[in-house]
Amino acid sequence: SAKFDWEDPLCLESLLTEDEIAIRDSARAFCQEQLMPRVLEAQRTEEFNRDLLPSMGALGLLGPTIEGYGCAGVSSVAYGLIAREVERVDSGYRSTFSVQSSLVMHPINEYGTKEQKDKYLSRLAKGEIIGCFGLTEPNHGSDPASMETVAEEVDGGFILNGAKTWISSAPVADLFVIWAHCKWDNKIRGFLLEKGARGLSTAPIKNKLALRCSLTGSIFMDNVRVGHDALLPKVSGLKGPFGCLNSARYGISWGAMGALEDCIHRAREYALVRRQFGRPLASFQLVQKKLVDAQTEAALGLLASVQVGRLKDEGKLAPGMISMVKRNNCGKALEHARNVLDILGGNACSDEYHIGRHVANLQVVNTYEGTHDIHALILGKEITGIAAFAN
Ligand code: TGC
Ligand code: FAD
Repeated sequence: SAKFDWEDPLCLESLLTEDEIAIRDSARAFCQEQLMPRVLEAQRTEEFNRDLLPSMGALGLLGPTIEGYGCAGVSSVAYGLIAREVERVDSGYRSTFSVQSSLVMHPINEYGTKEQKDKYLSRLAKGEIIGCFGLTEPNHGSDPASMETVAEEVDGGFILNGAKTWISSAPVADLFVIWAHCKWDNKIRGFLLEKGARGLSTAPIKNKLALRCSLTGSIFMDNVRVGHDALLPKVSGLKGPFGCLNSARYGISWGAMGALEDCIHRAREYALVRRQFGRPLASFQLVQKKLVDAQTEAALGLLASVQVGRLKDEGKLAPGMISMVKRNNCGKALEHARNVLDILGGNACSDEYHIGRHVANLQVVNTYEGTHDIHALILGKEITGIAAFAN
């Protein structure tokens, strides 16, 4: 009979191709060798690591599912495996990766013109330029349909007015994917704004309690004038931003499991070494149960994400599937990371033990890209046919 491998209890490995295993291994080596050694400093100082995206780009990790433009053209499962390795180090690094890949490169690739793709995609893939995605506004988060940002058509292009907030990478972004209500037909469309445009400004949101390794900021648009070539022409309506979120939310379902796995590994090591009452903590039943509950959820969550990834590549994906894995994996990661944090006792309070940082991050991961409860309502609508959030 087969041996039980506690680190891969349900043999996820058997569901991966050789290429996916190779991508996972090179992403893991990069993350552990280059990101892990600097994570504490980044956490303490909130300093953004400017070579993060170029170094990911050099390895082919950015926009990895896109064909052409120097992108790797790999499977959605490979994309998920990368997100898991990055978030094993820190959710903020994974955020930077997700935004660039799913929220900036994806809409340009799916909704953009050939000229827009030629202009931006290979530079984004190399990490030469940084993108951000502005959907959330000060007055509208869970309900983006009510957004106040507007675009008006004028001679030679458009004028945009409005504000976005809690936008990952905004303070350092060269390229802004901005979603706005178009005055001429009241439909939501995406626009590509470049740093330096007159009337476009950002402000960093400092002193965050979590996601300190990624930058977050507000965006202000005061009569920003752009040409017709700034419009993403191939989509209108909320399905534009939601199409990007499908891809990013799917990646987060893998990433959250990576963060939880890191917590489990660290708590297990600690429990094996730390002794109380003359025995290792790992010998106590209550401690074992915490590790077992957490590892069970990580193993189940990863299998669900592989399945959703395969269906995505086969064109058999329904967005409700993504809500299910995003919601479940983020919720379980937060709950069980918090539970295994107890194993550290007083050392839980020290950032050098890392689990507390993951717990704080996972609160945000459980919130952005649709909160845990909003995904419950999306699934509630799928199950009952009734939209609980509709007016
Ligand atoms: P609703 O009426 O349900 O739908 C409006 C239109 O959108 C279509 N649609 C989708 N299309 C593709 N994929 C999906 N997942 C879709 N969901 C909806 C839908 O078919 C419809 O199309 P049409 O053609 O009929 O117009 O919209 P609603 O306004 O009632 O939506 C409610 C709700 C709750 C589902 C939605 O607003 C929601 O998901 N809210 C959460 C907001 C959110 O996720 N924000 C994320 C901001 S970005 C972010 O957090 C990035 S963090 C990144 C990082 O740092 O990692
Ligand atoms: P609200 O919508 O005000 O919700 C507050 C609470 O009310 C939540 O618990 C919610 O579940 C609940 N609630 C709301 N409506 C209902 C309802 N109908 N029924 C029951 N409960 C409800 N956004 C971007 O566009 N781009 C980004 O790059 C980005 N990055 C982010 C980075 C960070 C660090 C953070 C913290 C956020 C980021 N966001 C980004 C914003 C994020 O997507 C929103 O915070 C999130 O969608 C929730 O919106 P809100 O904060 O306005 O909360």
